[in-house]
Amino acid sequence: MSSTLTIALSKGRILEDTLPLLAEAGVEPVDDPASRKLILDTTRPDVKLVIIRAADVPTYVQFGAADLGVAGKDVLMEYEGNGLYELLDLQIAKCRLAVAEPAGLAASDDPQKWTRLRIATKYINITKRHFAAKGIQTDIIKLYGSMELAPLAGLSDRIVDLVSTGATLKANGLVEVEHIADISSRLVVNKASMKMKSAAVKALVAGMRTAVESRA
Ligand code: PRT
Ligand code: MG
Repeated sequence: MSSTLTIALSKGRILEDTLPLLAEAGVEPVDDPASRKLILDTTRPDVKLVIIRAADVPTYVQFGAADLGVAGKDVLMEYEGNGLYELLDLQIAKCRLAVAEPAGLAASDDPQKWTRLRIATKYINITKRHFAAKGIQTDIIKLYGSMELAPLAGLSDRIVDLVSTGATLKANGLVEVEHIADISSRLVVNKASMKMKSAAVKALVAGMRTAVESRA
């Protein structure tokens, strides 16, 4: 019996960095990934790619609309669903999740003395958990992007956001004051697909693992 594998990916850096790994595992899109098509056929008749928003990948996989997906650890940590298994750290789209604040505030701030913080972020769950574990109260303001603007506009004192080169923080007069987690993208699968399509899943994972390891 042949079964189809559907892999959920998001446009942008995850798609760009995952395609070479998939290619080494024998899967290449036949449709142009830059087109507006949201379902891409591949050189393997039994493998399809679906292109969705990064934050929607865990949802597609959990509910079986995709068997597998590639999502940032940040997205997976924030996601409240369950039934997802991490199969492989793809070592792509690396960055870190950090607390940042205006350089002026940082000059006299001591994170050891924090008791209550007003934070703007799109990572509400991660932020709550991180500070609750340290006994620090948080007033969290949910944003969907451009977190770096919040302290400048007076919306919050601090932000929790992804940092890669640090150029965006710097350009907005912000500095990192606390590291929360190192982030990279992971290949995830749902429980049912792992069980029902285990041979196909394992073969794909083995191919991608070899590709990841050859880059280390
Ligand atoms: O952009 P869109 O709204 O469609 O969705 P998205 O932002 O969730 O997707 P995308 O493609 O931007 O990010 C997908 C994943 O890439 C994230 O979930 C992370 O796991 C990973 N990633 C790696 C990053 C970065 N590096 C990164 N630098 N995601 C975002 N950034 C942003 C960051 O938020 C900040 O605004 O880049 C800016 C900082 O970059 P530097 O280099 O200036 O520090
Ligand atoms: Mg983005």
